[in-house]
Amino acid sequence: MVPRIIAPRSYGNRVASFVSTQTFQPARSFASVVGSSPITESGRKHKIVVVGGGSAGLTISNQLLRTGQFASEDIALVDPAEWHHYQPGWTLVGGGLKQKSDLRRKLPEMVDPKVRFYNNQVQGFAPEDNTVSLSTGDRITYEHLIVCPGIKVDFNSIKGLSEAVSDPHAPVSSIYSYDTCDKASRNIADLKDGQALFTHPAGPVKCAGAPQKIMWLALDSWKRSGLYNPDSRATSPIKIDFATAMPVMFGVPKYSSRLEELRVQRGVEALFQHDLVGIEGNTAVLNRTDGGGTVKKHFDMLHATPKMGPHAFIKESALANEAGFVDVDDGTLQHKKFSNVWSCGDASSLPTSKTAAAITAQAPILINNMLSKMQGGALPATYDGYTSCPLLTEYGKVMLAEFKYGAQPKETFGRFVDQGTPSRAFYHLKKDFFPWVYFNSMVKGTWAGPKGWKR
Ligand code: UQ1
Repeated sequence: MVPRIIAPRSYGNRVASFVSTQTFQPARSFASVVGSSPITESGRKHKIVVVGGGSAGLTISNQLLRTGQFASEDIALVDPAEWHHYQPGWTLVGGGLKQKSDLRRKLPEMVDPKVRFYNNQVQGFAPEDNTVSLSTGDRITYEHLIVCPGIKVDFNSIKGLSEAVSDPHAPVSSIYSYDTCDKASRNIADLKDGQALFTHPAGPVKCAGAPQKIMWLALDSWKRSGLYNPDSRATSPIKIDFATAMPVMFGVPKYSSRLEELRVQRGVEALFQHDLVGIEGNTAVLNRTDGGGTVKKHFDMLHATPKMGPHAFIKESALANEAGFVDVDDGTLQHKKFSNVWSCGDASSLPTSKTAAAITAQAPILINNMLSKMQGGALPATYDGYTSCPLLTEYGKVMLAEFKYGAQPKETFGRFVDQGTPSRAFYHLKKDFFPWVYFNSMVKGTWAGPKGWKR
């Protein structure tokens, strides 16, 4: 199957929007499926409108329903996607450990029937009028708005990337889209010798560990088949380089130093502060982020991580900060200008690593504060920045990085084990337990991450 880059079909934080072109496609309206009552001139009214049916949008709408405080159609959810993807699983697909089709569900089937689902795209926000307009021309109004449409993964951000990942003969892939994640596993299996290059771009990315997780899995599989010798770069049939725009392996010093040790032990060459900006045949064009100009590097296999950024309809709205993300308070998740607007997840300005694990902590905080505000109260809950990155370091081992604001570790199992040491137990959490609990519990509103199940 030829991985084909298509225009985004969704903007949920489940990266369906991953395979991204610059603009959204005109909305496909499934309006007839979502209800029969006509939208009036003044628009349909809801108590709460949630924009985005990804991890955050589904988790939040279902946690809200479970409070018992909302009647049918009090809550609305807007998302044009046909599919909801379990994106954290795409690294496992790239590593040949999962089938990508097992990691997605039809989005309309995941939305609770009591939630009014608009399977449409947002055209714009008018926060002064408490209104969201849809691409169908319809307008819906709200008492409170929750904005969590995720981040755009932009395959056009690196010259030549879209074409290369779409070309079945080009040894270029990315685990950052449904269409291309399985090509990564084929490219890894096909490489018998030469230069493998893995990249991590400048700017925000979701799951900041994924660009190297796929490298560690590839390294392990080449080592097992005798194609990679970690002790002798000169004689190893395959050579591995990691080109990252960052000056270090990871943003949290505790885990970064452990990953740096692994990198050195395993003979991986680092090109720190190198940002992939173009692909010309088998040559990668890298910009030195330290001002050192442009570097060209030959590769026989490339795993690329596209640059990412806010969706245009967020960036161009009154809700955005200068960087284009929804401008909320780091602790309360309330919008800095519009007190009935809230945000979390990848689309938000929250200065933490963008992961599904972060949603387990953000969702209850947002809900707690919003419900209190609805009753005229203060904002009781404060988010500490919790997020997590289960870092695959080889087949059978994961380093469970968990941290909060200030790049400070906040480890669930830290009392029992050193989470900086990769372990088999964490591998099974990542590979088997998290996908299971995600679909069976988290998106249904009954999972609180490190705090376990919710009532
Ligand atoms: C988690 O709850 C979760 O969601 C199901 C993940 O998958 C996306 C995670 O990666 C992590 C780390 C959590 C947090 C839960 C525990 C038990 C550490």
